[in-house]
Amino acid sequence: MKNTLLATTCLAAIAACTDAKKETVATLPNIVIVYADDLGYGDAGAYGATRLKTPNIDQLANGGVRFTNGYSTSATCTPSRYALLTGVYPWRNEEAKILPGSAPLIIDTAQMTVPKMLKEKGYHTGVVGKWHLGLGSGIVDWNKKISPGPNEIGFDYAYIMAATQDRTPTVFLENGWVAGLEKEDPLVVDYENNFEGEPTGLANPELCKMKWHHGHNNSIHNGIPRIGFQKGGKSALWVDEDMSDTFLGKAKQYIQENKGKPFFLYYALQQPHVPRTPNQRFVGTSGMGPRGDAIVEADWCVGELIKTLEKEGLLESTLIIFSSDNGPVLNDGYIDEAVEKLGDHKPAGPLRGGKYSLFEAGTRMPFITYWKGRIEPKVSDALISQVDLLSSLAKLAGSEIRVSDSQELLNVLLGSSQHGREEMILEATSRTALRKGEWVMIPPYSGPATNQSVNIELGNAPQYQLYNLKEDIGQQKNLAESAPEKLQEMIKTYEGIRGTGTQKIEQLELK
Ligand code: NG6
Ligand code: CA
Repeated sequence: MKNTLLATTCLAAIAACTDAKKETVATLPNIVIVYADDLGYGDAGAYGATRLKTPNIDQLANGGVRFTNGYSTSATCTPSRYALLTGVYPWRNEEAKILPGSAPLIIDTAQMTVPKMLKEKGYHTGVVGKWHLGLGSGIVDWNKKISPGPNEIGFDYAYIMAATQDRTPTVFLENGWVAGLEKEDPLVVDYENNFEGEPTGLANPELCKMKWHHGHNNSIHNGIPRIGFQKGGKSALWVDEDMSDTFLGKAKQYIQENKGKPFFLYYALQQPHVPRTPNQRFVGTSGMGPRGDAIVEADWCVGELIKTLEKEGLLESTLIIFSSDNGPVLNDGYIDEAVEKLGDHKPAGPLRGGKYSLFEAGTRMPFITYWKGRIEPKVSDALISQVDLLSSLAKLAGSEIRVSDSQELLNVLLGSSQHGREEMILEATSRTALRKGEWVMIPPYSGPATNQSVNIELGNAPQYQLYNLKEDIGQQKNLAESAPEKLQEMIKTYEGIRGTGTQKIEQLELK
């Protein structure tokens, strides 16, 4: 009798336990990060754009939390993506700078990542779109399975381009394999030397439908000269104008195939990075040339993604995070009317600088969280960085994992608290600055004040710069001399995080 009772109690307890586990897994929300490439703070309607229409991004912003002080960690792509996925500041890793398409993976396979953490909590994890974190561990043979890559740092599924749209190889990879490659026509890639007999942007301008302005004069594919050389792999080469449809199709498919379990999708759009190649359906839609059209196309992709989640009945069980990896640039190496057709549109909004810059436009991003029925619409001025996603999403998923650079700010992310970070380090092409409260301090850096090729102010000056962003969002008034105490306090905090030793400040060469 006693035994039976004990057994029944045990069974009931086990059943309750199993049910509870099922329950937790069932109530974990899906998480989708939509990550644009080079979209500026002022490039979306919800952030002040008027001529450029982005109704779908605006739908997320107006129905969720629209952050006004949401940052990427860096003013370029690779470091920002590194921090987003690992929760580690990119300046801690010397490899975390703009990578060639042939670079090895810069995330250690033993390192904690957002997908790894979520996988441990029962999530299915997928990445679709731009990667740019390196692949393999040495010289890559593109005709074999390439590893380590996204699958080895926590993604169950990966459909990616290796680096950027303007870099070779111009192919997609699915779970480590170049998609659509035929054995008879192997793909080879080199970043130093061309392959004999292969045309280049430099030697064969007549083969280019898009003209290069600086850099971008190596191998030509689809009439577009790229950075890096490649040969062969013809059956696998992408069509730039179809890229957003391809990625969107894979993202939709991923959602449909994994809707039964909690899933994490990192959907990394390629727009509006160069070369800007909107599909014919979007050509001319913005009146601002390819850059504007590519943003309209990206916005449409966001709309299709929302529709897919809605159709699958997942909108109320999915947290969507929308942001961008770095600030805007007009001429990033191709002649594509971005400058000429800009008119009064302000890609950086009221901010100074842009991509590559230590000024605000480099790293202050459109940053939106949306969760139908759970997040109440609001504007949040709380300071938050993409590096905080790891610890914050861990909290959401019931994981104990925390990474020290990544602050747990789940309530800020969900809009129920305005208490964000106290301070953060900002980075641009290996130089760093400090944002603390409403202040920014930029240490002295040699190097040109403006990069002439891209026409962007980089933030370099021979003396300390100190700005009060509340009063001077455009960073016009350097208060370093008139507020010496504040400056000293900022330097102390900065050195406390960054150290006082000589920092490697190798600056990006943009010829
Ligand atoms: C630069 C490229 C630029 C862009 C950038 C990476 C030149 C002259 N410029 O080196 O066009 O590709 O790298 O952009 O080659 S990012 O958004 O991926 O960081
Ligand atoms: Ca970028």
